[in-house]
Amino acid sequence: PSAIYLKDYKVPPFLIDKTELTFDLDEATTIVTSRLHMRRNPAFGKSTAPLILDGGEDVKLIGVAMDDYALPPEEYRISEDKLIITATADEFVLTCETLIEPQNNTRLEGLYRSSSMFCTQCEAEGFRHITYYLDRPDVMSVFTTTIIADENRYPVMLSNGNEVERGKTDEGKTVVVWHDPFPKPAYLFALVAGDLAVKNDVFTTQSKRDIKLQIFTEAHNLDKVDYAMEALKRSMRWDEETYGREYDLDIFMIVAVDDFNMGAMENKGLNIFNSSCLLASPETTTDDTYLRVEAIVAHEYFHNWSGNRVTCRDWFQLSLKEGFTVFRDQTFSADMHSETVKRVEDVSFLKTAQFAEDAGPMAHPVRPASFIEISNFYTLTVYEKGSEIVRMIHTLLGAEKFRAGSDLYFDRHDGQAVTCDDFIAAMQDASGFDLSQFKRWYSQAGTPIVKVKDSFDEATGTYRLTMLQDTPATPGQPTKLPLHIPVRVGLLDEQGNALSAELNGVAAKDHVLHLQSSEQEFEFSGLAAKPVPSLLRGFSAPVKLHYDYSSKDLLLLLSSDTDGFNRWSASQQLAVNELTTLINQAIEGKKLSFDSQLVHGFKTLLNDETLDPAMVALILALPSQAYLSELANPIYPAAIKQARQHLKSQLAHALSADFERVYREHKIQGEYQATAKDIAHRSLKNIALSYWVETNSELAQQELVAQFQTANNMTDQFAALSIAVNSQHKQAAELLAAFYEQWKEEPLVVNKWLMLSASQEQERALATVKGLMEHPAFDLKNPNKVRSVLGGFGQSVTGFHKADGSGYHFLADQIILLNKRNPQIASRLCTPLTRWKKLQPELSVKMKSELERILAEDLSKDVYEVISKSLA
Ligand code: BAL
Ligand code: ZN
Repeated sequence: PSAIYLKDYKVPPFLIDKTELTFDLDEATTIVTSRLHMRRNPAFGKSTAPLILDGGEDVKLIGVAMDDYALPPEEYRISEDKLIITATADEFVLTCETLIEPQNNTRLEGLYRSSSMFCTQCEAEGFRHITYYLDRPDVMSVFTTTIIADENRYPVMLSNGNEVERGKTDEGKTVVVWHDPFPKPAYLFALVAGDLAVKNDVFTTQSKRDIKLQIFTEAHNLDKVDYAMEALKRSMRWDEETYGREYDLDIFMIVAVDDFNMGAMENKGLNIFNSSCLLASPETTTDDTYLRVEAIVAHEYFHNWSGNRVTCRDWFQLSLKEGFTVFRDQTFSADMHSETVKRVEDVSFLKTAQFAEDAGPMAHPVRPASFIEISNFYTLTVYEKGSEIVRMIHTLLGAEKFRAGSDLYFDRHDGQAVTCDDFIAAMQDASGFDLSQFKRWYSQAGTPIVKVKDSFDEATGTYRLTMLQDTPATPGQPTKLPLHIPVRVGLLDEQGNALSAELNGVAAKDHVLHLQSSEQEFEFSGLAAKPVPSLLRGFSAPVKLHYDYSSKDLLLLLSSDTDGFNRWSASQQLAVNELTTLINQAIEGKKLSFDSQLVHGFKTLLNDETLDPAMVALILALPSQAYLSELANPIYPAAIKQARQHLKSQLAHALSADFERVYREHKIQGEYQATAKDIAHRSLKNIALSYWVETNSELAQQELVAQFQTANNMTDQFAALSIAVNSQHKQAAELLAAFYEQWKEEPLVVNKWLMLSASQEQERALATVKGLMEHPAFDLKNPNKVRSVLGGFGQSVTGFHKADGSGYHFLADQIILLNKRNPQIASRLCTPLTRWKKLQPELSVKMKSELERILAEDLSKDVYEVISKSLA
């Protein structure tokens, strides 16, 4: 397979003004007839270029006609999945009849079956698995879709836009016609047919239009859509208030499906969701999932403007819609709950997973310069780092000018397919702020490292910060240029009071420094003594910042910084410092011993009733195995696990009484509510329980079992179960079995059980995971189940990183198995194997040999790209 390059972009030679599709739906063979109203694109220039339409190996051409003249075989050919028609007029109607087999579609791209329904997934290049088309986002067309099906089996038949006609065929089948007046690329096309139940609601827009809202699910899940419906209405209101964006069609539909490669999809007027990202009920859904449902409902809704009304010119610009929309959903969630808690969660995820991607073989710029398979670029870099870029623009411009920039962007480009440069240009034009250097964030891969040194001149009361920036080399980018990095800074005195200091003639307690050179100095005046700097407040840029903080400084920041994010950040740094010592002891085979300074800091937190319990819970959560692995080079997985365990145990024993008290104090009486307040209490209570149980107190063990048995919500029940499993509680196996028995009829709960079961730290972890894949609850066709079992297994240090390499071998086998069946999922499963270069030498060679074994197979483009780049 070969790569395609951004630099080779050309406008399409043809346009499709109107697309008329007819689906004669049948599980085994569906006939798709398309009538494409096409013309040569004037922007392409005068040309006699042939018409080349994209297709897939799973699309069988029955016939093709131009202006109703059936083309004889010599006038067209099919080559490498493309339909090539040599002679065309300047304007014509192309009719194509194709046959597809939805029930044999295991890749879950195009039209496929999920349980008893038909559904589609067309982003990025799924539409070509339905029919021949110009399957690229800069070809925008007005779609009319006719669905023909047996109404007894498929009473609900949906597509984009508005239902405009309904009737019967001579054979008694039902015909429904949908028309979407907004031109869109094929990736936003959707079709659903099934026996579905619906929840109806109405939203009145700011201009007083009533929008019909509908959420469709299989009947037994209809009781789990209320939360998503409320989240949708909150999103619609928020987008009006925050961005001035009103919904455009008269109807907005969401459908939940069980088999879905992604989380959800923003098809125009007809969002399709992985049921795991939509359904919620107190008994079956944890707090985390409630928040995820709200965020994803919002994300997909926000795409209606940032993605659908204004879309991407080409797939290299994916972050144009995804980075911006993630930023929008992150700020929405922050507004609905707690800004600091949300920021900590997002940054923690970014620093763990996106930083790892940026340091690995698949590192790529937020706007990649090339790809082999676009599905591989729905990455944390494009999404999360892309969002950080938009957030930095917000920081640099300020809220008001940022809003002016977004207004200009939407006004200027409504109905167009544009680029990241167009987004930046709108922001720049509306604000007058020069973003020319800033734009490098889109084209440079890798996580910048910012080193900070300081000095204080007592005679003049001047405090000087010297900052050096450097971005490490990444594949294909050996050298980097300096970036424009906003560094938000505050200063504290030694009692922890916020200091006002003058920078460039402006006195303030909080400054945004513009770091633009490789080395730069910033001078603060008006200070009586050397302050403690609070650097990179709110994580104002996605960089690794190094400053030589003493433990005393970090404890001061933890207890006193006015920036809540940096209080958390200080606690993480303290824990990382201590864990690093312990990890090194473990690597050297020494007995672990360390007097943790965190004991004092944690004690203060556990006794400060003024603090947000959610923040206390986040601070108490030690840096994860994955985050410590990201920081390490080489990675010794077992040593990291041992060090974390040791520190947790030490803290648990030292603060046992505090954990027990906090556990009891934060129990909530009464009905479950997914409010920020209740979620905060549950999170603190459950993390306190996890520490308390570490002490092996009999009472704690009993409390844990009692919580498991009597909880009135999944958050508490699953927390108890996870703690039992992770602490290797003597009843862990019994509780796991009881949990399955209780929930075996609820697939989404069973998926949680599969993941927890697969992640167990135990000598026979591999046998367990093999057993799970044979379990009646497992289904290789269902991406959620595959992710649960194999994703869970990846977290088991003893299982996945077993010294004989059997864990890697097993994962490689599954990748090979899924490679052809579902290339997107197979490719995602490769991620843990891409880290082989950073692993301790004995494990690294074993992992590498599994990559080589995979590469020797006949691979899909998806898997080939990841594996070959990992070995390069
Ligand atoms: N566009 C793919 C799913 C999402 O990011 O919303
Ligand atoms: Zn998105």
